[in-house]
Amino acid sequence: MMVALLTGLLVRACCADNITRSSFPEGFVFGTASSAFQYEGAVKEDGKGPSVWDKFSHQFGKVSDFSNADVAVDQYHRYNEDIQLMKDMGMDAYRFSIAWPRIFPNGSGEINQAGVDHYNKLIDALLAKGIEPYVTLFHWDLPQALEDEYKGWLDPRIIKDFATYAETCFEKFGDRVKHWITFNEPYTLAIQGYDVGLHAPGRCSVFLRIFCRAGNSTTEPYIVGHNILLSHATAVDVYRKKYQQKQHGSIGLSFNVMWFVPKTNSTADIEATQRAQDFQLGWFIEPLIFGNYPSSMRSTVGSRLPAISSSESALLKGSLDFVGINHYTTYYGSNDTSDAFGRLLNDSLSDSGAVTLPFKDGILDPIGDRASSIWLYIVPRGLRSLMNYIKTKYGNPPVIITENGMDDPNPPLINIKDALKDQKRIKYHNDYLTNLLASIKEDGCNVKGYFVWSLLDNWEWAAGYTSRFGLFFVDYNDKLKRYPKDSVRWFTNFLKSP
Ligand code: PSG
Repeated sequence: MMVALLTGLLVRACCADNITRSSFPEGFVFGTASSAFQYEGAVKEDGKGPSVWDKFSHQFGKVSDFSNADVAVDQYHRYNEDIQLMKDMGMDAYRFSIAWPRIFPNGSGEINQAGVDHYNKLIDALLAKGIEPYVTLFHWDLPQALEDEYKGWLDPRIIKDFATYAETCFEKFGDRVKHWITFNEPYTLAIQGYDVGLHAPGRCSVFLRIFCRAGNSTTEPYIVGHNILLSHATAVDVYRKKYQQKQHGSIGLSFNVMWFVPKTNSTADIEATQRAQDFQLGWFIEPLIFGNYPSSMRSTVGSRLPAISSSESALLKGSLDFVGINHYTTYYGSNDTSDAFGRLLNDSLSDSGAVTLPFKDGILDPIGDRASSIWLYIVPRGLRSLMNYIKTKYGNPPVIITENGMDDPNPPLINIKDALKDQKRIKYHNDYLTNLLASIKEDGCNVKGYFVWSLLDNWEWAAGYTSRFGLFFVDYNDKLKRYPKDSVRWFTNFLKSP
């Protein structure tokens, strides 16, 4: 009783002017987000084939806590329990991803019926509780067979295989799934997988980054990006021609977008900040909205950037029903005057000629309070600026915030009891939602929904289990039991108050 009272007080103490669900427009969707590889576990069950992340995570030294996602948070078996948690909070929707290697264990060819059955059960269980499925088709777990056969995203043969996989999902699940996200964060896949090498398949220029066995950081990210864009557009074309009219759904893609503010008001820094955004969001959204890469990219990257032909341009242009945005943080942008090593070597990360950092004058001057991840600084107003940028630059398309959230460190640095007191997370969501609301109500931005990353603590890629993004704490030492953090109570209040 005492504890409940105290939490109630703390929850209220956080946030002066209370926002609630009813502050948002009618029909605005609230949900939580996840991905198959980070949640499911059961990596060898029911005929699933291996993915590039299965292989990568089992290589020594790729994951900071030497863990893997063989079990993860076991949602493959516990989805009913987890759906009940969403329901009890009053969530409207759940964003999850389908594991391609469960549907096609070899990437293409024979369909694995047991995989289809699993997602049918998951979708039906969600709908039975009144929770809308938002389905990501690709959240990084490429069937290893396609990596082995033709180097996956580096080869244009992937386009047809992705389209076949996507069509299989439309056909099997589209009677019930009304919101499709083709790709999660093409930028992260291209840069982390093929430039920096910290994500699967772990490729980068060997001489640049000693921990990769093969790759080319100057060209591969752009080739991969190109093939992802064409895969997306081909899948959307199939959806529109054969499924959309009878299934009445919509299809988009989730971009990861940091907001960037110029570090100074010098022209050089302002222009550099724009280039940084061109090379992040522009790289992927402009082909899909305008039919070509941003001109700043074309002029700097030159022949390393694959050209978009006129027939490709026609296919790409307009292939988004909504813009999915994964947003966490804001950095300062400034002109890169160093002309350093990376630039000489045309490393794609440095092609923009901009430096983006969370500090102004050294590490003692951060842009905001930090979460646990070294990259995650809390800057709520950045979300409002980003919404306005998209509105102005891209013609106010429908936007869904497909991820927003922050992480805490993992015990033993903090014990369970303390981990459940996540006032910082409550404030994070309150402040980001307050800014999102202002962008809608005061600025007229066309935002339709908001998904928290994440429902549960889960397996955070190269950070393994060390980073906890959940509204629910997962006890990895005791049968993966789920415990509500205070933020669960906050969201329940937020969603259920009149
Ligand atoms: C990548 C880059 C940024 C944020 C998140 C991601 N960034 O630079 O601001 S990855 C993204 C992903 C999901 C992760 C989650 C938290 O889609 O799988 O678990 O964010 O890192």
